[in-house]
Amino acid sequence: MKVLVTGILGQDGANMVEYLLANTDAKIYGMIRRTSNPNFVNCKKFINDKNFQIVYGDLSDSISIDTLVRDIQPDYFINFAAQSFVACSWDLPLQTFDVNASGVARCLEAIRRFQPKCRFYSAGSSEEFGDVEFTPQDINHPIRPRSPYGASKAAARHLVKVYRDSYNLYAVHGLLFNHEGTKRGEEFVTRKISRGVARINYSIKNHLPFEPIELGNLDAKRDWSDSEDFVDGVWKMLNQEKPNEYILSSNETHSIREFVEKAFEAAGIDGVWHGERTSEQFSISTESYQKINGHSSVLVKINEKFYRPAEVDLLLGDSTPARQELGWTPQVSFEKLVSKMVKFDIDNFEN
Ligand code: F7E
Repeated sequence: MKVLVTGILGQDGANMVEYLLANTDAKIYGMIRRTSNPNFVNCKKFINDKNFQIVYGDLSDSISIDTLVRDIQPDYFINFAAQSFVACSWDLPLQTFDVNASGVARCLEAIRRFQPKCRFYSAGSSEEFGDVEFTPQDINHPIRPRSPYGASKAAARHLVKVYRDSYNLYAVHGLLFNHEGTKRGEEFVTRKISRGVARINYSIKNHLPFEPIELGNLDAKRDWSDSEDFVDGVWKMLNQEKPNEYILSSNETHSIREFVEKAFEAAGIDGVWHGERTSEQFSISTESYQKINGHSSVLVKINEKFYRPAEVDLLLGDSTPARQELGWTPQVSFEKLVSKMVKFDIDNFEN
């Protein structure tokens, strides 16, 4: 069995490769783009595995995708490559669309022409629901994106359906709500917070002054899970009799504010909120502040530059069908996820 996985330098691609090497005998081809300084930090566990091989390709270059599918003849093609940072999609709308939407068309075309038996996974997103009409969101929720990113993923979803219906391909666009972990990029809010907590924790322990974490909208609510749970759900979606599409989510929603509180709590730092709107701050509670007297006690403050031109205010998924029909059982709760990320960043903090 041969599996082509894209996006392996990122969180989901790397977790998918680890999962497949641990649970199958498949030969894994991990696609990376040519860059002068690729970062393999997420690939440490498998880079030298005998069943793993790096291949070069780029979703914006159809020749490279055609060649990989024609030469490898994969049984599965799992596409986790993307311009995945929503905030940046307003700055790079065309690149976001080219990679996230046209890129999926290039994958589907390559499969149709060179290996139509190949099963294809396209990484869908709760950002497609955007300005939500009802809660919890299920697979029938209307598509109402609020960002170029959300629109690009919605376009990919339509393309996958069109190719599935037109050419009878096994192609699924599974809808993933937010998913995090220790391989998460530092620009996403959860990792930004967990790394910030580790930095501040180090300063407090060493009686040093520290700068607060600067965040944008604290009131947005997200349905967060562990990416390692999701790759299992993705593999299950690819191994059904028919290519049904599912939502993967925790079925819980929490605000950014709650994530901040839980993250500092996981490090044993007590904080309190005070102030309003853009002046709101999270500071060390008086009792513990006395221990670091003399330094600023502000842990989190608002920086308006992190607000987005349009926000997705509330995401809460309903993944009951995936749990019942695929037998998917996520293992990591919200609390466990936050403490796992904070602990990892504290253990790996280098001043
Ligand atoms: O933002 C708010 C921000 O960038 C989450 C991607 O994996 O999940 C992810 O998209 C929330 C937003 O993720 C900061 O306004 C506040 O409401 O961590 P994020 P995202 O945009 O939800 C979906 C499912 C995907 O498909 C995407 O690829 O947090 N927020 N302050 C902030 N966000 C960031 N990044 N930085 C802040 O300082």
